[in-house]
Amino acid sequence: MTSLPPALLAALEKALGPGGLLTDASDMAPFLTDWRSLFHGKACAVARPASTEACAEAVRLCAEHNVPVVPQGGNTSMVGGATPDETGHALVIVTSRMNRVREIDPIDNTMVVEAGVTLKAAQDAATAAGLMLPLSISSEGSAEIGGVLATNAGGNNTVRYGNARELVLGLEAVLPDGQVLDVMRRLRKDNTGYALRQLFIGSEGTLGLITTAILQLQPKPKSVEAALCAVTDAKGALALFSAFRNTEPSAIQAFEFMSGLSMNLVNTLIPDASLPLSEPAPAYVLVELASPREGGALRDLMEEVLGNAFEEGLVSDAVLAESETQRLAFWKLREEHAEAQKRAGASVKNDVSVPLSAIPTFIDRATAACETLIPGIRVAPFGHIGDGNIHFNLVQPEGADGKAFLARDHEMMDTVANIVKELGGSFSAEHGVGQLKTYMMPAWRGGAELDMMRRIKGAVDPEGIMNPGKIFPAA
Ligand code: 2HG
Ligand code: ZN
Repeated sequence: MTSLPPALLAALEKALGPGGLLTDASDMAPFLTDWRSLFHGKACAVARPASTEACAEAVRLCAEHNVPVVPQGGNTSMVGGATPDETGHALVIVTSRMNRVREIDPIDNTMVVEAGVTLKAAQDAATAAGLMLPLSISSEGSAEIGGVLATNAGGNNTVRYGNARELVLGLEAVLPDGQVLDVMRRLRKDNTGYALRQLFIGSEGTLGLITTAILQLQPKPKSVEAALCAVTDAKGALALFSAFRNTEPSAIQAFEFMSGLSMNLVNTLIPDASLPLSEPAPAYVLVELASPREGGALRDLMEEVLGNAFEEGLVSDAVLAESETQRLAFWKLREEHAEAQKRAGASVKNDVSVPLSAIPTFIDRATAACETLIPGIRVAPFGHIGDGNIHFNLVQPEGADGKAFLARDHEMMDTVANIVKELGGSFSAEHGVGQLKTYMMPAWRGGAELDMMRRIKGAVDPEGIMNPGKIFPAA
């Protein structure tokens, strides 16, 4: 049963309408645990507003009664960013029912999309209109636009189009007092004071709840070429990246790295995934080229660069996708790494970035350090190497106790993070801080940087009701 006072319960039910408020424990359960099952929270209720107005009224009521609010989209956070704490005081507000693509404009090249539209549905709507939403992440089937923006998601096409931040022209968000901030302008140029929309991108729901956005679209590619390549290691992968970049930088749509160990987990643990190369390799690259022009130019480019790389010994084998089905099969081999690692047991994720030039040194040093720390550990890096973003994931030794492994997560994270720091990198390149990594903030963002973040938080949310316990370490 809910701990909500009867008057607030009645007011929330009225604001949210039929089916808009869940108070039954079994109905609430899916919203109280994160995708990785690392965090198990409690809530006074789960709200599912179907409109900005209903959402704003729910937040206003929470502010009035000093009830914390935890915004949640598709619940795909890797860092517990959308899971409430264990007190049971918070109201979880789930955006899934605000799920309309309101408008697509082919001249402005924009889409107006509500927070609860899944990224995949938004991509499909853009494609159906002859355009492209250039944002793609492994969880796009469930991740929703609000969460994608609140975490400034990156993913597979960042190398060409930037992070979520770069795609947002306009935004609507409910502020912690229930006011609606409407900066829904679809302007390429607008220098009228602070770009407030950008405050919410990457703020992980700590400043407000995103309800609607205007996103910048791109022309739909008319030719696409994808190749899966066997390389020796990250150094070889980077040399291949340079070869493409130095030949035709504007054609690179994605450039993804996968270690042999991580690919092997996909190959063995994911049904329907099968490696199209004749032999397993120490590492792989999935490269995709795309152009809004028709014709065979990209095929020629792919064959030219891979042919040279083969001669130089950078690539030992490569398969070019001969059909859309095969291209999607290559992407399955890339997108299932998180799922395969989940199936392999407990894992610790280090979603780091370093300058491109430092990636080989980083992987070598971090691998050696982790193998010394926990003998038998399975070091399974993969990720967006063209952006310097490696998911340096550590999977428990085979047959080991998962709980005991996870109990040492800070040791592993700190071992990796110390090397990342020495190399001038960041401890989180795309998954954010959430509640999992708040403890790292003082060491990484301390001094004026964290102080300014706290002052912004205090100015926008003086009562601290929005997504408490996320980003900021306990004072
Ligand atoms: C990806 O790139 C996601 O597939 C998930 O960011 C990465 O499991 C992970 O660490
Ligand atoms: Zn990623």
